[in-house]
Amino acid sequence: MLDMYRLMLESRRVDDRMFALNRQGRAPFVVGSSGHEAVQVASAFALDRDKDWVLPYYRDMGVALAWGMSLKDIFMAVFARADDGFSGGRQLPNHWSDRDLRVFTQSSCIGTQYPHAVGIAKALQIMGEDAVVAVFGGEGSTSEGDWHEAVNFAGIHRLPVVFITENNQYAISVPSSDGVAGSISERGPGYGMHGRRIDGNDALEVYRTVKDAVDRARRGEGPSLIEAETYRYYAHTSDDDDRLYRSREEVEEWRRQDPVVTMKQYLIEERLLSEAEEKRINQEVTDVVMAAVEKSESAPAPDDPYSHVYARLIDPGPAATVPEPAVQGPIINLITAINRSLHDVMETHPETVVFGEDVAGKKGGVFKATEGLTDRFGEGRCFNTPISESLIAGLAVGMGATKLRPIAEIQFADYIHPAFDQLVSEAARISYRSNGVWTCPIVVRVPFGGGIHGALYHSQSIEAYYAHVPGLKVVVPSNPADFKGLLTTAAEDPDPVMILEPKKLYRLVKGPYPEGEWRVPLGKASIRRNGDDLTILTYGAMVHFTMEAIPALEELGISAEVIDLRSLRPLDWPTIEASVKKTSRVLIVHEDNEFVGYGAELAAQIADKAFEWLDAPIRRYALGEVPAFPYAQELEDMLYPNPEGIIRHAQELAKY
Ligand SMILES: Cc1ncc(C[n+]2csc(CCOP(=O)(O)OP(=O)(O)O)c2C)c(N)n1
Repeated sequence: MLDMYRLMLESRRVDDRMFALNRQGRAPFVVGSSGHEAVQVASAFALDRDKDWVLPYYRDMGVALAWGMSLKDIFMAVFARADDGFSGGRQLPNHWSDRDLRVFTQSSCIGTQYPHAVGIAKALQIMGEDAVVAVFGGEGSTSEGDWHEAVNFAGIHRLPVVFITENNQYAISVPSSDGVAGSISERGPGYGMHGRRIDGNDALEVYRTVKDAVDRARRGEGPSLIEAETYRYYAHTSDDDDRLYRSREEVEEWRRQDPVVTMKQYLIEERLLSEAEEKRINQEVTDVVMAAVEKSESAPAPDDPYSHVYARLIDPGPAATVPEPAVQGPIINLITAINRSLHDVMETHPETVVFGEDVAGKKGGVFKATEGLTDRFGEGRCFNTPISESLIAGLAVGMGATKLRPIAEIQFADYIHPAFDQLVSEAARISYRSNGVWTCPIVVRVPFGGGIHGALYHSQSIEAYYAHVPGLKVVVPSNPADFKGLLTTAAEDPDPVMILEPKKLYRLVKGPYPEGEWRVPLGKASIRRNGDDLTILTYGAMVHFTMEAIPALEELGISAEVIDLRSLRPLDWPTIEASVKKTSRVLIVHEDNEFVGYGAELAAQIADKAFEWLDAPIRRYALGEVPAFPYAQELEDMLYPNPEGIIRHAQELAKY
């Protein structure tokens, strides 16, 4: 209890110091935790700091200190210094991260930590590890979809996770009456878990409640939800003026229940602490805080904004100039190859885990991509998720923080949009925001594209959204061998890789399937055919339509070089450049919208870097100004790029 008190006091002193530094103009932005010390420190004490995991949020100074974060690191983050141990000056202060201490890196997005927590907990369950995960957040965060998706999943799988809500009555200025329906703790039983509402300012009550929850989780009895009532004494952050939404009387009322004062009084009344000892502790704490400020402020500033965007940078190497040698193996269609590749990768990489909607059991996916995986590898390694795309992506991010290598499936690209935040704001930034300490070794498989009579919501192309994002890798295999090679490389890559599967090709395209080890490097395009008169840059289903157009173009005397880009991010620029220098004419073909589509980037790069070699404007053949392909066959046929269109565009370009 004395240790707890010292840490609560330390947390309070750090806060006071941070706000003072802010007022002095030395710290541009600070976040306070004052008022929350009991729930934070006592929760940390109820966990096993040698083996459990924590996902604290930005207000959790008490958790950070109790978990062993150094004061020097904490203040270095306040001053955005290079070696702060959290993000190297890339994130705002209070964005905790420590791989050795099992504190997963966090973002500023409210609620995104919950799917990560259940991902870690699911991984611990699969690996049979005796550890518990505690995830923290404000009451405002319990209104996010991610919270509900994560709590639901934890309830279904009886995961060893404790959800701790620090209900400080406000989300910035929004009172909980405007943000939270009913009671947070009472949602617990609804999601199949214990729910308790407690006085978050009473450290001993917090300790007992969290300890019970942790013990239950450790015994395999599943998750718990704890709502701790508390209050913050400072404004939301140094940028907020809380006088606009809270009365002085209300703040004073809560100050009378100050958790640090309450704890001190309890210790003195119980004769566990004397006034003199308390004074000494107080002075010691003040001294260490002041010393940490001094050491941190003068530390060097960061100087490299480009490092750690990726855990593994890809060098495309020299330009490909000729088609790759023919692959040997049985001739199978693309969907069979996807299924076999997943079997092969799961066999050779025991740390891989497959999950998504409908992927498990006898069904094996709506396209049968995952058929047989549960039977062969067990329910731990191939399991169904609820219809929660954000959770699927966040689960992968959390699992990737452990020794596991998640391979997630999004059923259709059209339904990936709820996962955008987890993929873009979380997965893509894990390495960068943790200064290279954490990686995000996840694979996300996504069937995409039209030409299948799938209408507006089973036909979308999404590559432009994701290829835009530094930190992600995006590949599009167009044949069985490339799928196997890219899946294998992606599963071994330390960065998040999105595999876009042209679902029109699933049963349409057949090719040799390489048995045994087979890798295709990320970032490497493939020349499908050499030619001299123009270069056609394409990927996915359009590779095949382009190849279909070739005989007709030959008859017209046009020799086209066809490049299957295969990897949209990173891009194999040397191969494109070499081809453009040879042919001086470029046609780009894709089935995504033309406007701000992937082809726009290709055209811009070619115009920038190879302008002198061009003899004609760069042309694009892509989807026009409609949101996606309509259902009626007549309408889809009018819009879907086809060999005739490719011939027409190539002819015009060759004539230019
Ligand atoms: C997804 C998202 N929406 C909005 C914000 C802006 N924002 C930052 S903190 C905050 C309030 C959070 O309240 P709560 O979860 O109760 O935690 P508290 O700050 O009160 O501890 C908001 C809306 C954000 N960071 N992320």
